[in-house]
Amino acid sequence: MAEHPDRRCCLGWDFSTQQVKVVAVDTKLDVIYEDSVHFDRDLPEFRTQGGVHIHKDRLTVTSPVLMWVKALDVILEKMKASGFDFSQVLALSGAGQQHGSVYWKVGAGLTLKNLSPESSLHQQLQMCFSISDCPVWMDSSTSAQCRQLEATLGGAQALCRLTGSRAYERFTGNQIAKIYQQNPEAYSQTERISLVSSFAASLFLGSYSPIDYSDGSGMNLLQIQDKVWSQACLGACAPHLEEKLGLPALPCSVLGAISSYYVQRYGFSPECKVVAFTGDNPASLAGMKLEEGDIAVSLGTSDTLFLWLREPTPALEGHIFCNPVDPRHYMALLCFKNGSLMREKIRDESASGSWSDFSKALRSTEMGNGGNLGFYFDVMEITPEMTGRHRFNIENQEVAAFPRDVEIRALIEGQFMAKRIHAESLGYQVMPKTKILATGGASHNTDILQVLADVFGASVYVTDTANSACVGSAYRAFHARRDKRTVSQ
Ligand code: XUL
Repeated sequence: MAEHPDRRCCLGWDFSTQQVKVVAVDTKLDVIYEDSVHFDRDLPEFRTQGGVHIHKDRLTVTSPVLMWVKALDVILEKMKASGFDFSQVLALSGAGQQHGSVYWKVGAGLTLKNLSPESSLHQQLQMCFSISDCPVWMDSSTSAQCRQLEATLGGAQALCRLTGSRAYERFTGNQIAKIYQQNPEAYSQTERISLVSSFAASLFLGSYSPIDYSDGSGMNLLQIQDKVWSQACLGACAPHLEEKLGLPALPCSVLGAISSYYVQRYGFSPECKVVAFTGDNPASLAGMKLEEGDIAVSLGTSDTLFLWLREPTPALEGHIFCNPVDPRHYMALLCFKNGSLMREKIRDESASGSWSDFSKALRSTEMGNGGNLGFYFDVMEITPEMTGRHRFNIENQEVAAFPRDVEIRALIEGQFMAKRIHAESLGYQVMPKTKILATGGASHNTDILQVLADVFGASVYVTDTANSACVGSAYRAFHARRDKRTVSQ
């Protein structure tokens, strides 16, 4: 099929918590098309809130797997109706919310291979899953399995040296262990377990996609240095797990050509390549074009930080993942629960609810805050697990209160110092070329960003990450096509 040089593109997909999104990026890396399907709004029959079901125990959080399948049908039909020219797609890749898992029933692989272009994916895959409600990253119901895994591996430190993280409730190995313990029949009827990312790639490939090293690092199962499943972790979680997971694959590897289903139903070229999908955070690292030494900080309801690392030192707080772009390197991810809500509370208490007074306080106090330091965790923090407000003066004595301006600087300096200290304990070092990319609500306040720049001694740039996982996936598709990394299936 003739390729029109100016219309050729790669697709980047994002299967996130609340929606499925797609962008088409042309050969100049400009976004030429975008679309989305919002689960609550566009697929109300699944009755999700924010894309999930929160169960009665408040700890179990799941999403219906058929909702994700149907969302793909709907978005492809929307693209077709809008006249999108599928024949120009050179390659596609994508991202998925991290940690969520999909359970394919015995025989599903065969159904995937023999999809008929006459009907939708949703119709054909209805009977293909042994678990209809998939655990997602918001689930925190597996504390017992976490303690079990750490105990088997010789403690939290040993597990985090091996897999990049201590045991976390949302990490997939612990979720699989819970399913095996509570629903052994469904587990034994499962022929393949995918992450959300590799599940989505499988839909395009028409066969099971491997899990890539980067998203695979969010499972408490992968030895992140050697890039192989840890036999000790697998054994601690469930029997016959290795065969259900398949071999993990290099990020950005070309998995094969798109299934003939898409060629016949939508007019994709049979040459269109499917490139391994990865987690949304790794995909965003690619989308924001981070390089070694760079940091991305999302200052939202909670604060998230991710960075590119060469030599990680896994620590009890935070996560180390294999790097999604350069397989010799790593990335770190840190989540802080007390982000914007805490900043808003202190704004209300110490700046009469005004961001402009809050900024004035930052400008009228000095860098270092005269030695006054504070930690503010109104909700139980996860990095570290701790609660309460703790203030220390220059003599390192705990004090009950600070003057208003000092309180405001103590909060912001404290939040950013915690980010730097935790990043450094994971092996991060600020480099002369380090740039910090800030996104999210608080990134619009230049006085807050000045403190961020001062704490890290680096330049801060404001960026919009709304599409970074999608766009990053399209970049990875281009990158992989050039690189020609392939996987034997
Ligand atoms: C990362 C995590 C979340 C999800 C959101 O560890 O749990 O950021 O990836 O989609």
